[in-house]
Amino acid sequence: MRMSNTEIEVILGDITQMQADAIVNAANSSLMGGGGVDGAIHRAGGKSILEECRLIVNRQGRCPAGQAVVTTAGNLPARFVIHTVGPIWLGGQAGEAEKLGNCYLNSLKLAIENDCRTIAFPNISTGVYRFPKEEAALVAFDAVSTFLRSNTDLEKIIFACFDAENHQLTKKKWNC
Ligand code: AR6
Repeated sequence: MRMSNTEIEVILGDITQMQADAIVNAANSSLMGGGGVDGAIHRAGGKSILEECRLIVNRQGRCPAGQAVVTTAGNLPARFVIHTVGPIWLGGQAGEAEKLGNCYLNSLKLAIENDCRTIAFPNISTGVYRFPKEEAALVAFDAVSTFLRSNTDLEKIIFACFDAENHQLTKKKWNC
């Protein structure tokens, strides 16, 4: 489907294989790697990504939930990795939805600042961090559509879903 000038694509697949200008990593505040999509990105991208993350942490400290930072993408087909830190689900009363929305908004802002035309997102926080998938799909939809109302520079946003449930929920939310 399209929203404003931007094509929205929802796929079932591994984000490390995406040919987008930027792929988004669901990191943790240390930015030092981990499991899930974070582990997959660092494994496939090589050690230069971790080295850049270390420099960022040395400069500005740990990355709080909702914020995002950018590195190059090492051996990945993408040009950049945007590392964002999703909220850990604590039951829904701890600002989790706002923080998750900020992950999408801040990642999109960084993509624009780096002249990206295409960006791929995983389903941030819906793995180890246990954010309910349906609610996360709604938050992602609201944040991305809000962003697209005032930004027409992106050619394509890809949601690279890794499991069938997120794939179905994300497709339904975007009506595609
Ligand atoms: N491509 C796309 N999506 C993936 C991939 C992949 N290769 N691998 C997993 N996913 P998670 P979180 C999906 O746990 O919940 C890490 O240890 C997965 O199916 O990766 O934000 C970090 O270091 C799920 O839908 O991230 C943090 O400590 C989604 O990615 C913590 O996990 C997010 O699952 C972050 O937890």
